Amino acid sequence: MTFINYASREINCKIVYCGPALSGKTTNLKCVYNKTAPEARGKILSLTRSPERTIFFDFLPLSFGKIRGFNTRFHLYTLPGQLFYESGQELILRGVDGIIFVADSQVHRFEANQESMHFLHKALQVEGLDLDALPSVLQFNKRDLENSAPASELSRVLNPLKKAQEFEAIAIKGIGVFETLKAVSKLILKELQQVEGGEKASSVTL
Ligand SMILES: Nc1nc2c(ncn2[C@@H]2O[C@H](COP(=O)(O)OP(=O)(O)OP(=O)(O)O)[C@@H](O)[C@H]2O)c(=O)[nH]1
Ligand SMILES: [Mg+2]
Repeated sequence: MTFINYASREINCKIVYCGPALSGKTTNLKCVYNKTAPEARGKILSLTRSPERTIFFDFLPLSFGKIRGFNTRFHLYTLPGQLFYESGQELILRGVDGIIFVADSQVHRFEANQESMHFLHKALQVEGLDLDALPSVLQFNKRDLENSAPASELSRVLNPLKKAQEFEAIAIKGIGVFETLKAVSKLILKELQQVEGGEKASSVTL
């Protein structure tokens, strides 16, 4: 839930990267960090076991600048694929404003993508949230690999209602990373306008 603080004139939004283990969530975050001006980003915090395995989460605060006089920040988290079967996921998803689902395009990760999507739906339900009602986008990552499934196949299975925008990406080369982030940010800011309009006044914290 977007946190709007009128006293300090701040807006804080939480975006969580989800998806199966090793799909490229941390790589997305590192790319955003590397390509963001130092004054607009905070420190990247990673709790990892080895360079490739996030244990609990990665975190990166980003300053978006001012929106109608409010300092707006996006707090980016990654939800490690392996944690998906444990209770920590709910903690990271709590209060989420937007979801980026990073799918691994490789054919042999097809079921892992599906399973991860299934668990995401369930974990959000625990928090009283519905993925189809949240600002969310899909990223088909690792398009550089020869054993990639066609994007249309991934879309059919992971986005059956075609509600979420889809982006093809090669996160290790930075391709598609910002497009994905921008798309979900836009959706969140659109929701915020509705908050301002009073339609969702209950989610505004005074
Ligand atoms: N070929 C290729 N490899 C990628 C791409 N994106 C990420 N990788 C590699 O995939 C591996 C896993 O990437 P991570 O970003 O650590 O994956 P993750 O989703 O954070 O994994 P967990 O933290 O275990 O959930 C690393 O070796 C990355 O370099 C890509 O677009 N193409
Ligand atoms: Mg990771």
